Amino acid sequence: MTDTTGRTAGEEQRARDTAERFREVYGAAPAGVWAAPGRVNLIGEHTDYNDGFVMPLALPHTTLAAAAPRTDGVLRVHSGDGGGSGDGQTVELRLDALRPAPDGGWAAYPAGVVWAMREAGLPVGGADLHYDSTVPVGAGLSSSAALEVVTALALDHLYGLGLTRQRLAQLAQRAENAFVGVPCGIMDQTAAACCTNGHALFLDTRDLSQRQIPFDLAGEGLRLLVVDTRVKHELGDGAYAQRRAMCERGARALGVHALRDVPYAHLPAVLDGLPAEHDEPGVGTGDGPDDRPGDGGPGVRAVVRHVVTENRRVEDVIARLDAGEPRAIGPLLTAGHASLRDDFRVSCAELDLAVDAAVAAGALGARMTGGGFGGSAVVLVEEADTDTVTARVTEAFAAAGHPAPRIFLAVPGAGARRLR
Ligand code: GAF
Repeated sequence: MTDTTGRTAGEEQRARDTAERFREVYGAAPAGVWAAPGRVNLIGEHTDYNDGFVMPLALPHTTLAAAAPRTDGVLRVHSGDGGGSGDGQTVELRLDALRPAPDGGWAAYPAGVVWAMREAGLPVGGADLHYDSTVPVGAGLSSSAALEVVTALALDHLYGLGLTRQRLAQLAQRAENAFVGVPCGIMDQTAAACCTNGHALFLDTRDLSQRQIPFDLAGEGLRLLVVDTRVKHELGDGAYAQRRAMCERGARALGVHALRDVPYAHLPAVLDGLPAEHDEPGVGTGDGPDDRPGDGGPGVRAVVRHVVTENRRVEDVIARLDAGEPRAIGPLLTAGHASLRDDFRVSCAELDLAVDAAVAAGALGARMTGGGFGGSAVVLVEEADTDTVTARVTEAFAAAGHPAPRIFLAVPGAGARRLR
């Protein structure tokens, strides 16, 4: 349940509890409590590092940060165990000793945000931070971006920076790219920072222009389900970087700045014109276990086809929503899944099963969401079919011997905000 500000039921209490826990950990009251949400992406996958289009919406699941400034150049971070990213330990770091730290654990995310702000010349000093999160970790629902963005917003307020939401998202992305070492695009951080209640967010990742698209499924008798397969997904394992490297190679081969620049209408001719060597499984960046030559990753032709058709699907989804035909987006979602499975090769058996079982049970459409290799799927269903589809997907997982998926409703929530 959300009220008109996007505040979820129980959030007041969580904010009070988080402030109280801060006091227990640090011995003084926080200056405030902030929240940032997880997200699902409705359509537009692996397009954000190709200057393309994305369309995420915020989940009601949030990461809360209680925070207070410090004057001694020290950053302390602590996380509860409320489904969060920490382990109950307080991590203490000196700001002047912050260095990019792959494998720096969960504390690298907030530390990276402080580092990115200082790198940008912003007057950010020390802070004490305590986190509590309900965003599932490793489920492809952007728990990392929620952690980064809530940190950025808290610091923005603590130090009176007055940054825009998009700037906060960019600093959070910079932290993840350069400090944590994950080459993600800008979608997840922008979703956490900029989504609004009752809307999906259309983002053009080239010029960062945005449009809030009304997405009132309940009013239309529809539901969007999230199926968390419980297959842990990691972006930093090389396969994501390999896909990104193949896209960049495709852009170079085609002489364009980014795959966004390949017009959909020219796609058949563009694909025909690529030499056969571009069907070869991808050679990656060489720094991950999954990106060796011949590892079965997609070739250039396949990644080009995915990115160009996926951008088109985003435009088609918007056109159908604008036309008041939300049911008509279902087949576009399912087509997007096929493209991610067959061309981009970022799905897995459990995601495919979730999508196939949902569609076979009468869902209007379904697709994996987020980076892939595990994580979650989204399923568009008629309200009346929600229980049947949920049961069929659960049964299909049991029959295949997979652990039971976690299935819940995605109600478009608000982006990052101050709670107290
Ligand atoms: C992950 C990344 F963090 C995003 O930037 C995006 O590339 C997504 O995978 C795939 O669309 O969530």
